[in-house]
Amino acid sequence: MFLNRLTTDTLPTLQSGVELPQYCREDTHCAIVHLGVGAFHRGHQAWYTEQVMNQFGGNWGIVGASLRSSQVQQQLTPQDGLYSLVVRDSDQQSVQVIGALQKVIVAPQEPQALLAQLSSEATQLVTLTITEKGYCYDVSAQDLDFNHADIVSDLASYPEQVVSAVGFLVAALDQRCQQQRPLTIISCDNLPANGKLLKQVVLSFAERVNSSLVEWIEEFVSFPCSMVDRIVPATTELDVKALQKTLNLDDQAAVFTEPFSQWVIENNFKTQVPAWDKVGALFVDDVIPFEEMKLRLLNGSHSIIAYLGDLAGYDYVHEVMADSRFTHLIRRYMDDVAGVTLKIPDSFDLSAYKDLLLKRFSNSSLNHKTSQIAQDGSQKIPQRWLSVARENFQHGRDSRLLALAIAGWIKYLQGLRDSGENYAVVDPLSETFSELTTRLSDSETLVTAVLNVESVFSGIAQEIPEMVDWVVYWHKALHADGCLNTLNFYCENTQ
Ligand code: NAI
Ligand code: CS2
Repeated sequence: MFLNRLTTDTLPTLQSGVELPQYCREDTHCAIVHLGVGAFHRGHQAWYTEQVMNQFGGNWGIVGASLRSSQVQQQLTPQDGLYSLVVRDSDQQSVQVIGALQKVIVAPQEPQALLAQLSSEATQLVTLTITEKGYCYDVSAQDLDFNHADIVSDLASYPEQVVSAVGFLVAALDQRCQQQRPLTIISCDNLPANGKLLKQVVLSFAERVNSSLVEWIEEFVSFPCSMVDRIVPATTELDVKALQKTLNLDDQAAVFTEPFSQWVIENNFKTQVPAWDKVGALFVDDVIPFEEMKLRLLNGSHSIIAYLGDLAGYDYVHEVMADSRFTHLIRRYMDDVAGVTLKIPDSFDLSAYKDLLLKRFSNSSLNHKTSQIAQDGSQKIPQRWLSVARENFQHGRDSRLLALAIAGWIKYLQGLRDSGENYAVVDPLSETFSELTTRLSDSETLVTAVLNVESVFSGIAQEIPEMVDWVVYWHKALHADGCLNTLNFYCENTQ
């Protein structure tokens, strides 16, 4: 059956249960540029901004940019930037049409248009969700990765043909400096101290291309850290089809999420920002405790669920959580993390937070794929697990459980489920891992080689030698007995 697309013209046909923009979109100007306009931005920052405009008005329209493919433009532009945000909780769902995104620029097609937007006087804010790898950050050097192909190319062709987010930001700041236009740039990716990290890579790049810019950036540009949280899985064709029945329209840009949402932002702005704090976000002096809690408890658990769950044959997070062996493991993991490594105020109810995470992971209407979370492990593991392992070690606590997690990841890198089914390992270092897993077949040599990949593990094998032994131990068990039998053993021995 042919259905019209969701557009400004078809918007009035929607039924009364669907929430619509409460402000006049035509009269709203843009003041935000978002880099990486994927599912998460549409389900989180754009929604907070929409709430602000619904309640208080203001010119906080968003220009979204994709630094890679044109897919999101093909989804949004024929819909005048409109899309549905569908909140799902078990058998309940609510639909809100978001109007905050006004335009999408595909950077490889129109680099000058993106640069002009980033440099324009109207732009007050830049936000980013470009995935962890988009920052071209070298964990072991704690600086911009000057060997990264995008950075090598950007430094050689600056400013005309930049391709990386860092290259675009510095080129725009160069122009803003000439016009004396301050800026606030907020990273919304799951990275530790994401604002500081972003500032570091921007300053390192600026130093190479125009060192006089560094001082200006220090004074007139701020990079607040932020903790972001809302599970927004990649939209599937089935989701889009199901929504057609509710809307009686076709929405190719819809995103599907959970009721929970959290955004904690460092109160460090050089420009005006939307009143996000009036619609649920928190502006605080120090984001780090919130961010460590979330990265280690939520994301750390997620990665365990993804690697071990996928090996065991589970496609979705909620399926993993329906297996009591996994709930036992995840509870244990959270207790391990919370034991010594978190610096949260006494008044914070950590136990309720952990219970809520288990409930969120069990939301059976989200269809969050283990394979999605499993992507880019080399970029995620340092902040999710290794910082915990190091702190546990400093406090004289063993890291057996983290070793099981790491062993699960190394086993996952072989691209073979316990059932014998093959899958592709998606990771910027996939070629390195493929070479290692093909060449090294016994657990000792494979684990030792992977733990010596500096850009992920930065010396952990030397810092915590027993970690290597434990990872080898679990890798052998996973290899010989499979994931579920290994978990049976783990559960029997850790009641
Ligand atoms: P997505 O796959 O829908 O979108 C990713 C965006 O990043 C796309 O626009 C893509 O073009 C861009 N990108 C990928 N590699 C890039 C690179 N090297 N340079 C520049 N841009 C690049 O993913 P989604 O769901 O929007 O998530 C993006 C990030 O948001 C995550 O990696 C994470 O850091 C953060 N996040 C995601 C949450 C979620 O539940 N989806 C929740 C909390 C944070
Ligand atoms: C997930 C996160 O894909 C992943 O790595 O762990 O995107 C997770 O869904 C979010 O951080 C939840 O806020």
